Amino acid sequence: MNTSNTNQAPYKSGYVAVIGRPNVGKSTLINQILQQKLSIVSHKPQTTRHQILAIHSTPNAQIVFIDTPGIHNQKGTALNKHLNQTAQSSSHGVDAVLFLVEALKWTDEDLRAAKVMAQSSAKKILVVNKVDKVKDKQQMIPFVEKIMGEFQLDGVHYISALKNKHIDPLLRAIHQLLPEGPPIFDEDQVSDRSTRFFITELIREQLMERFHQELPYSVTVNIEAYEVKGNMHHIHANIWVERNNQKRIIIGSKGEAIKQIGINARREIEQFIEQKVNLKLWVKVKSSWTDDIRAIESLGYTDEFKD
Ligand SMILES: Nc1nc2c(ncn2[C@@H]2O[C@H](COP(=O)(O)OP(=O)(O)OP(=O)(O)O)[C@@H](O)[C@H]2O)c(=O)[nH]1
Ligand SMILES: [Mg+2]
Repeated sequence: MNTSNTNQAPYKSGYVAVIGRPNVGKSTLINQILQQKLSIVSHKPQTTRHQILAIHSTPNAQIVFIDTPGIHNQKGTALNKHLNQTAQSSSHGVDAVLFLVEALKWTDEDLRAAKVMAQSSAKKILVVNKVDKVKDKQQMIPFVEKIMGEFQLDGVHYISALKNKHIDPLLRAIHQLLPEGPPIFDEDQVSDRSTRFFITELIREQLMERFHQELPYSVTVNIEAYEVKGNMHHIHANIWVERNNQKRIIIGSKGEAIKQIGINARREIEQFIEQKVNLKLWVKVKSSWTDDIRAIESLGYTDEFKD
C-alpha cells in the first residue's frame, strides 16, 4: 500500500461489476481505463464469454472491475444460458454496478440487463456510452429520464469509451462509492487470468473479426502445448468448431485464411507477452459442444476464476 500519501486520504478498494447487453462497450471501457487490452472487443455481440477481473490500482484506491458477458435474449444452448448466469452472478456481492447502455438505443436485451442490475443491492451508476455517435446531445435527456424513471439508479455519466471521453469523472464517482479498505490484489497485478487465457482470447478475437458473418459464437480456442525454448515461445492452439464446413471456412482456400489468422494472432500475442512467438493453429471439430455441459466444462467455461 502507498504510505507516502501526504493528504492522508483513506485508501479505498472494492469490486465494480460492469453490466449491459452485448455490444454496448463494456470491454472497451475497461480496456480504456486499464490502458491495456485485457478484454477482447469486436463489433459482434457476445464477444466476452468469460468473467474477467481487471484490476485498476492508483496511489489511493484499487478498483476491481468485473467484465461480464453481455446479457442477451438468445435461448437454447447450454452455453447461452451459462453466459447469462455468469453476468447475473457477478452483480451480487459487489460494491457498485455500472449499468452500460448505448446512447439513444434501448432494446429488449437492455431491459433484461436492467432487471439483472436492479436485483443488485449495490450502488448503481447509469453509464451512457457511445455519445460520440449522437449529434444532438439534447436528445439524450428524455432517453435517460425514462431509464431513471423506471429503475433506481444513483447517478448518470455520459461517456465515449472508444474515444476516451469523460472517463475521469466516472472514475471519481466510482471512487466515492468504494468502501475504505486495503488493496485486494497485488498492486502490480492487472487481472486474475493467466497468460494462457489471454492468448486463447487473442486468437478468438482474430476469428471473430474475420469470420463474424460465417461463424457462430460457439467457436472456441484452447492451448494444446506451450513450450519456451531459448527466447522463443512455441504455442500450439486448437480452434474448436461444431461442423466440418466451419472448419473449411477457417482454413480457407489453400490454407490462406488460417495462415492470416495465425500471423495476426501471433503479432498480438507477441505484443501482449513481449516475447517472440511461434504459433501453430489446428482446427478441430467437436459436434454440438455448445449444448453439451461436459464439453463446456472441458473447454474452461465453469471455473470462472482460473484456467
Ligand atoms: N462509436 C463508439 N463505438 C464504441 C464505443 N465503445 C465501444 N464501441 C464499439 O462497440 C463494439 C462493441 O464493443 P465491446 O467493448 O466488445 O462491447 P461489449 O459490451 O463488451 O460486448 P460483449 O462482450 O459482446 O457483451 C466495438 O466495435 C467497439 O469498438 C464508443 O464509445 N463509441
Ligand atoms: Mg465484452
